[in-house]
Amino acid sequence: MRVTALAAHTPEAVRAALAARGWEAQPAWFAAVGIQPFVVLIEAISEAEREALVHWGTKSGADVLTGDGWALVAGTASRVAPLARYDRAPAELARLAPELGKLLAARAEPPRSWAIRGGELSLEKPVIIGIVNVTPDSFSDGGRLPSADAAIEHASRLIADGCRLLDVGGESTRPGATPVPAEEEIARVVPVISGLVKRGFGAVSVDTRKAAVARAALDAGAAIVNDVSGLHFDPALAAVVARAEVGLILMHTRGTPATMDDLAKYAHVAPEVAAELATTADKAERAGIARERIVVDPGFGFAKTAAQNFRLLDELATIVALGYPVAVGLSRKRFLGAATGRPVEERDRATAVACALAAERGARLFRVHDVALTREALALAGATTNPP
Ligand code: PMM
Repeated sequence: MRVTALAAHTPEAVRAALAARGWEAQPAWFAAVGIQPFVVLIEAISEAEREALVHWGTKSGADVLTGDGWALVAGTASRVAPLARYDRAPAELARLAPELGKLLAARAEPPRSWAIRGGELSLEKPVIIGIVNVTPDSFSDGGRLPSADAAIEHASRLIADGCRLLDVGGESTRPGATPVPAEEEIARVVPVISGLVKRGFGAVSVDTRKAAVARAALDAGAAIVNDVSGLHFDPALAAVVARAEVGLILMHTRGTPATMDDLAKYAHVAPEVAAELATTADKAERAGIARERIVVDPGFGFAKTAAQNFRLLDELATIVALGYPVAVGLSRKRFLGAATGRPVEERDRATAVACALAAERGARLFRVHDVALTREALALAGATTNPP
């Protein structure tokens, strides 16, 4: 007899074991996916629901850990899946079926494209978003691009390095940054966006929290709005995005750049960020923004301590499980310095590594300053599952 413990963090090892023993490709893949571990945390449940879950767990062989008003159900995806079916789940658990069904569907069919203005951006390969900050005081690169021409020149290098999207921002969002009036922000970003669009540099997004700035940027040809406030700052922004039928990045934060550091209080960061993002995405959809136009971003460095940022990076799959494409903004962030001891201008290598870790956990879009380095790291991370 020979016994081998297989790698289990992706279905690949199981699929390969079955394929090596003569299984056809498709059944081997489905079987491998079916026995992937699946753990769900179910909160705000009644005592009757909790008892029904414990009883179901004993019968079905899934692990159920419970406490007051919550349960954690763990098993393989195929063992837990019947709970998402009205005809198979106990009657007391009917409320659970649609929620669980959504999670299982998102897992089986992750989004393959993102609807932006006038078309789609494929997510089959990672999308690198190049940062073009036209701010005198941005967190890591403030004041480097003093004119629209310098910004356009910089963007052309980012495109040559392999980014598929350019994110133009005119207001710094670092902790304690001075707010910029809308007219000033428009004067900074619009000439750059029009210049980029005129040169045919591909899709451009505007990094803004303000409806007036978004409107001006969209008029200048931007295809996406990247809102670091997650629709919390300007109540008029959602309608602007809905009407223009463009893409939207909803980032998680709490409060404003002035107050966010004091709001970094979580009992368990990833599920709380996921729940807050889900509420924000619902709000966007209710405002008329189509689901396929929405990308979510956990907001690294926004209302999170260094330890919370690392936890969130490790548990990024909890955000991916919401079913929206996930963007990450890790570039040169302070928490990377906490691990490496590097100052902000020497954090591009750490950024590239962090992006590779995020890619492995399911992120599809990567907002960075150093496109070339990140592209290399992502190529390597991708080759692990899809060898060239
Ligand atoms: N971070 C910054 C600005 N905009 N947008 C998204 N979607 N995600 C981020 O993490 C994010 C962002 C702050 O970083 P910078 O000052 O280096 O641009």
